[in-house]
Amino acid sequence: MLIFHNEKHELHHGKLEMFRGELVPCFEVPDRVNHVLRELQARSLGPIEIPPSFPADALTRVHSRRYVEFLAGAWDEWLALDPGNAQRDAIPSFWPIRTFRCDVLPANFQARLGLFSYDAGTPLTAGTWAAARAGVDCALGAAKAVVGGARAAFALTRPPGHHAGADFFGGYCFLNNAAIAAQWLRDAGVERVAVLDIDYHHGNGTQAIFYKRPDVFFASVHGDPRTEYPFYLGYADERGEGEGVGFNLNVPLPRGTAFAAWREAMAQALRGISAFGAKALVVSLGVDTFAKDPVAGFGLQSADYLRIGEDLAAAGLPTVFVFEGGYAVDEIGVNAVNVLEGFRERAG
Ligand code: 6XA
Ligand code: ZN
Repeated sequence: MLIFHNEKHELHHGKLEMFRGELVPCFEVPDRVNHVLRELQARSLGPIEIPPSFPADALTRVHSRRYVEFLAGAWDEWLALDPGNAQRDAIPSFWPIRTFRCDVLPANFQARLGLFSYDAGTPLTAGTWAAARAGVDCALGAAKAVVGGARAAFALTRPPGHHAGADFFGGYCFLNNAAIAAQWLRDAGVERVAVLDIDYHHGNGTQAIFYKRPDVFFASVHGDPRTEYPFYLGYADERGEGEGVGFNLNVPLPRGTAFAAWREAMAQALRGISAFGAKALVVSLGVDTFAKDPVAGFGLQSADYLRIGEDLAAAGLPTVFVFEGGYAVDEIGVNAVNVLEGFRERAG
C-alpha cells in the first residue's frame, strides 16, 4: 500500500485547548502521527513517500475562497495585533450563531476567527496553515495513486480534516482532507464517490460539504450526537437535501458500544455505499473508537481494527484512507496500521 506522509505536520502544535471548562494541553499532538509512522516502518506496509504539491484550486473546490485566504494569513494577522502573540495560539471566543450576520466580514481579527470556526478546542498556531496545506497534498497524492490503479493508498497526516466545513474550522480540523480527496476523484472522472467516516466523532464538515449532492455519498458511524461531540449534527434522520436526498447515511451509536454492534453498523454503511454504486471509496480513518481513547467512548480493542480492514477490503473498491482522530497515543500506531494490514491481507 502506498503511504503519503506529511513531513510538515509538526509545524502544527497547539499548546492549549478548552476542554470541559478549562484550558488543558492539546490532545491532538505531533506524536500521534509519529507513532503511526514508526509502526508503518516496523511492519513494512509499503513505500512511504512525501507527496508532490498539488495546485491550490483543489482546496477551493471544497472550501470558500474567503475562508482559505483567512486561514493562509491568520497567523500573520494574529502576530500583527501584538508581538507577544508569538507565544500564544489564537483561540476563538466569539461566534455569530443564529440572528447574527455572517455575510459581512468583520475587520476585527477575533471576530473573523469566530466567523470561520465553531469551537474553542482548535487552536490556530504559527505552523497550522503550512501543516494543513501539506496534509491536503498527502490526501491528493493518495487519491491520484488510486486513480492510477492502486488498490489503496493511505494519507498519514495531521491536523485532521473531517470537522472542517466549506468555511469553518473546529474539532482540531482546518482543511477537509477527505472531502478534498473525494472532490478530486470526481474531477478526475470517477463517476460516483463514497466517503465512509469511521472516526468516533461525526464528520459534520464532510457531511455539510456534500449534503446537497447526489454524486458523493457520505456515510458515518459515530457516537450519538445527543451526548457526543460535535453535538449538533450526525442524527439518523439526516438523509441529504434537494438532489442529495438519499445520499447521506448516519449511523449514530450510544456511548459504550462494543465491537460486535459497531461492526454491524459499519456493514450497514457499506451496504448503503454498495447500493449507491460507488466507484471509489474515501475512508476517514479515525481510531478514537478505541476503548482507551481519552476523548471518546466506544469499546474497540486493537485486534478489532484488523477485522475493520478486512471488511473494508471486502467492499472491493479502490480506497483512499485519510487519517483523522485517535488520542490513545501509545496504541494509535498499532490500531491504525491494523486497519491497513487487515485491508491488505483481505485485498490480496
Ligand atoms: C472536543 C473533542 C474534539 C474531538 C475531535 C475528534 N474538543 N474528531 O477527534 O474526530
Ligand atoms: Zn474523532
